[in-house]
Amino acid sequence: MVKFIHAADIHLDSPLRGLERYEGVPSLARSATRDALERLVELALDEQVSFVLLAGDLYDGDWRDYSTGLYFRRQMNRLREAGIRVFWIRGNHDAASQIALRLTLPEHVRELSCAEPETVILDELGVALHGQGYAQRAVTDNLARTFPPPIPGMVNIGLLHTALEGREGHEPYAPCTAEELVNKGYDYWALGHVHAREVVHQEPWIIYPGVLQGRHIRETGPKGCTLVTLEHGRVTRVEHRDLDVLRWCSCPIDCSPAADLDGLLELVRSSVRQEMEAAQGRCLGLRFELSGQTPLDRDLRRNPGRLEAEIRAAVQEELGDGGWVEKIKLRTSSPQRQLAQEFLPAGFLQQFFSTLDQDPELLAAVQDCFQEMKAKVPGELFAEYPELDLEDPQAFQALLHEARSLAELVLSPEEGTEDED
Ligand SMILES: [Mn+2]
Repeated sequence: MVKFIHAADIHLDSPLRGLERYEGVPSLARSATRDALERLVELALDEQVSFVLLAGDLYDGDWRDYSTGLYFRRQMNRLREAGIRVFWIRGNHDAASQIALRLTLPEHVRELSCAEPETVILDELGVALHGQGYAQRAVTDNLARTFPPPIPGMVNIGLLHTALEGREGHEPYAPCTAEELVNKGYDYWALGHVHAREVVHQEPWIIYPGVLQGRHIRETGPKGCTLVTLEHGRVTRVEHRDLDVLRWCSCPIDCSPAADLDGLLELVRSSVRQEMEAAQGRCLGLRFELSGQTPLDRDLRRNPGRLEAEIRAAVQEELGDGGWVEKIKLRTSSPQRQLAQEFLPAGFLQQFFSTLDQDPELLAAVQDCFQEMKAKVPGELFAEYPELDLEDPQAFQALLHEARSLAELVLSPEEGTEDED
């Protein structure tokens, strides 16, 4: 029996996004990509694998200094002591052209050529490895096409960083089709580049293990590597292993059952408890998306700062130092908002207000309307609101301004902070 690990897209020392803006981010979050790599090394030692494959984007980009390379080397040395070899290729992030600093790697860590497909034969294991890395960041050629035919009598493994036919959110590098890979006659394709786990094909196996550690809120859920077992010259077992130390969670909260703010916070708390259980003690980066029709809608939108602070406080109570709130998105609605949206054509109020700015006659007409309305209202009401002095042009402008922002607030389909990436 021979075991090996297939990992990809480690993006070592990649800064995690969404950490900087808030207090209460655990320090662990800053070393997550390194910690996940350590867990990979531990898995390799525990499972006594024969070799480890890294299918590109080991590094996130050019190193700030040599510490990234030295750190990687130190981890690899732990594998050498156990006789575990490592084979890796460069991807778009760590293409030969992208990384200026170089550090000689020990002999048991072997990089496959960026110039052409290279084959390494591991005679004692009955394994033939074929792979090619990226010389340049943007590889638009079909690299798989020039990979050699399989070596008969061996388990043939292809190592390639590719988007295949194209995957959403990923540059279409080294394009090829799954069919082409199947037809190549190899037993296993160890792919990299796509950050979500995917078993593209079984027997022959074509696999994306996904990123080793999620780096932002779009990389949610368990992350890790693939552990492969070979017996009698064929692949007999393929398992995903979770190695992430920090888990990103997107938590939808339907606010409609909540009668008040406390009720809403209880919904948030129970969602946090669920995620904690699923993540088995890992650190959590949480995003809440509040939706549903609720009478709270108006208060939430008028005072999003308070809402955010209350949610952060509730989460802190549940999680302690075990996580933080990455972002809160407000997508709630109210019966009033729905009514307004149904009855007022999109952009109508906006257009009205901007015309008002430029058209003194329209402005005068509106002012007359208000005067008429004012005449019908008992005078003592106005004594309480001196700012409703409609004859004063400045006061009138201020009122219009307020009306405009209120209208925008009520009509906006969604409020709150938006993604900037
Ligand atoms: Mn990539």
